[in-house]
Amino acid sequence: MADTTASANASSAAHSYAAEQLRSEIVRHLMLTVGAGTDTATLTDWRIALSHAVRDRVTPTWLESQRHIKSQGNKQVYYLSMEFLIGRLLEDTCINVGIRDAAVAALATLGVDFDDVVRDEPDAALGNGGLGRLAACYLESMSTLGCPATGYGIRYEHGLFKQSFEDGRQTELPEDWLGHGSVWDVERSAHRHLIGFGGGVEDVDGAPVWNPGTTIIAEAHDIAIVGWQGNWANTLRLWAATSPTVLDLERFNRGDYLGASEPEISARALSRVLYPDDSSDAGKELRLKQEYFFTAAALADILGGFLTTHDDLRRLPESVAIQMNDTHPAIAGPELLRIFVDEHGFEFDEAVEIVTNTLSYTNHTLLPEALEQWPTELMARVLPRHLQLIEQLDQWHHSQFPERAESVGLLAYGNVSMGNLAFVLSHHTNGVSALHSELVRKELFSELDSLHPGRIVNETNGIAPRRWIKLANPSLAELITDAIGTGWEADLDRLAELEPLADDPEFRGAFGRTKNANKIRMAARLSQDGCPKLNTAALFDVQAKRIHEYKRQLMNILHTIAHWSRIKAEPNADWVPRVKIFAGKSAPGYAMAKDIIRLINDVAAVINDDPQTRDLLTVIYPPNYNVSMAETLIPAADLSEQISTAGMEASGTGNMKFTLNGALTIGTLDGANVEIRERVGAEHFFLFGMNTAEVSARRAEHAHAQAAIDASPALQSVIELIGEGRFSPGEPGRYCGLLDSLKQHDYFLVASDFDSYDETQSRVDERFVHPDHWQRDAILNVSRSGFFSSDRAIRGYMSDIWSTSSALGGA
Ligand code: 26Q
Repeated sequence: MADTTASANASSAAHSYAAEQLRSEIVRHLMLTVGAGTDTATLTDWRIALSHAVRDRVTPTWLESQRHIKSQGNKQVYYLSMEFLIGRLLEDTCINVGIRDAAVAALATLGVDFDDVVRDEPDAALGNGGLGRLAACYLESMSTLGCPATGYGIRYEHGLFKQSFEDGRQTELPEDWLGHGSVWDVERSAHRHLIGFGGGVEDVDGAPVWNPGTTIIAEAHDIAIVGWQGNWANTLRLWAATSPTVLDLERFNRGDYLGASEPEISARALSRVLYPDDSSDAGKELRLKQEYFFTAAALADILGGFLTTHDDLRRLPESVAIQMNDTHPAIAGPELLRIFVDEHGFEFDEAVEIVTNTLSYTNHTLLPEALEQWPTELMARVLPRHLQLIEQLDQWHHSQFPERAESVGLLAYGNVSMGNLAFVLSHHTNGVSALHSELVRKELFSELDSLHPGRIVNETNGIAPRRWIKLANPSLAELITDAIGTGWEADLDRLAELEPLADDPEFRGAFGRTKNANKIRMAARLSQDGCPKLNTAALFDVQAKRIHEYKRQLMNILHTIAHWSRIKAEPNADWVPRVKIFAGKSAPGYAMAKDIIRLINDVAAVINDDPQTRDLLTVIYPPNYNVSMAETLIPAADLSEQISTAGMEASGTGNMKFTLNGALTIGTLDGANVEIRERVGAEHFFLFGMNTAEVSARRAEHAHAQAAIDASPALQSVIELIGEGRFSPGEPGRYCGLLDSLKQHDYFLVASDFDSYDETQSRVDERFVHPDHWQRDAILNVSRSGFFSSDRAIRGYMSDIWSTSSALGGA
């Protein structure tokens, strides 16, 4: 007993010492870096001061990690991604370096609230959704595992647009995360590369020479990404575009002041703004230029580094693994060929072999409209030499496989197929869930798979437990630690130790209380933004993700209407109170998704205003879903909606976040849902709807949409209500287009799956009325989902694809 008290005292003394230390560092930065006094500092001043103090704790590890790689010559991973959806960094970094408690205490002594400070940080929204967030989780895991790696991307001045609603309609406003400058990024003026565009290819003594028409400077900005417990930090290097001509003096002198800045303005356009489409290939010239800009800068950096310590480029694959996050950086293949052939005099065949052994490619989608195709005419204008090399590669590939089918070519119908290009120049291509990889093998790349057997592998996605449990859900994290001790944060399979506690009434009670606390926290945060008051005893049913027809938010809102009608028809029945929560953005040009958003808001307005159902059903749609909103919504969910048409969601990662935060899933057999269900057990997962085979069969049936509607009285009355303007008073035609598409085509099979979804939702209610059963299921979901850690995913990439090992002993 005495011992425990002594060690508790020692530990609290250590805590207060750590807090005092940090306090003086914060005050010093407040004065010397920010230039403010403790009496005058604004919240943002405090935030910047704390961030600098925290950054100081990371920098020594960061430098040490770089030094280690240099001295040991470890093989390095380079993760090329057009998007890194980081969110906020302050609290995550505090947690990873183990100073969160000290920071809370230090600020408290200064009369400042840690949570307020953390929430002052703007999200770095340098991505659209799943693919970008995956890249951010993977960077953190690579640091946690001590996998030497660098992330390469673009330092967009403006990240994903801010969403607001006007009369229920989505409007987009520019986002400005750099408004107060960035605390985390370090400009590396020594690391600049000149990137060429356009121009022509000349024949000099039989050798092609590319003379670009314009050049743009890529300037490096580095962010340290520190892993769990601060043992290792990797670099995220983001490229900013500037012009070699700061000012066109000749134009200036002529009095053309605007024109004088033109070179700078057009150069900067390359890193000005993130394209907000996450599923349609916009085919825009600027997008192609952005892709080449960051990819070429990354490769110049990588090869420059390699050649300072090596002199034989043939050995590149021994030291360098380059991962292409989707096809967005797929121009890396031709660019490397160009460097090998044109700049280092390699034979084409040998160059192809080395390049292929260096590159690997992750596919994230099967949707045909999202598969990148660049018109050859555009490619000829922007990257003339690269187009020649792609043509040469296509002939080379054809000569290797004379029997190859038309569809595997790199050039077809006047386009370059970036998927086939990425596949051909990679030693491995991977899908992101078991089902998706199967479809990649059988459908998307079936011919290429038979020509290159073994090239396709699966690496099921994962999420970072530090951010998605420890940061987002501190009360659950504490409950887990109390039950099984520390260490699970970097060894998530240990959650299995919770399994016996699913039958422990006391633990179930405590688990239920953390969920409740999270619901109250979420309701409080949303009410600050003007959302209606929420009944936190209700079932919180959440669908948070990009708005897309294949994700079927439409089915969810149609079901909401059906449920509302039933309550109204039988107001005194034993209804389970529900809060339906929708969150997510639509691509600005995606008309159908925007109609769905408007419908959800219209329905919410009517339902929330209905006194007869007010206590039983609420629909909310908080605007501007982003990483930090996800951190509050996900831990508060009872039910996770993963309801995409089977075969269309490559993996999903939100599904994993909800499961690990103790929500049960209502879902289809799609993406990683399949693996989640296998692991948590079919009886703890609300499965509904058709599988991939049934989806294909149904699509082939004549007039399937009308047949499905005819068979569903519930759906018929919902369609009627919308069609007669129940939710668009004065404008009954508002949803004509949407309803016509549902009745006539229903490509996403909303009508066909509706009844199955509806019935399954009733089973959800039946389960929810028994809190004991529900909590048991939820605990089993948590305890059986350790597999979905991004650490496991990265270990998979390291052993199956990159052939790299940890630089930290043991990991
Ligand atoms: C392409 C060309 C032009 C403009 C934009 C794009 C573009 C941009 C982003 C195409 C696709 C994306 C993003 C795709 C994405 O986020 N895919 C998701 O990746 C997740 C991580 O693997 C999966 O879990 C999701 O299933 C998948 O939809």
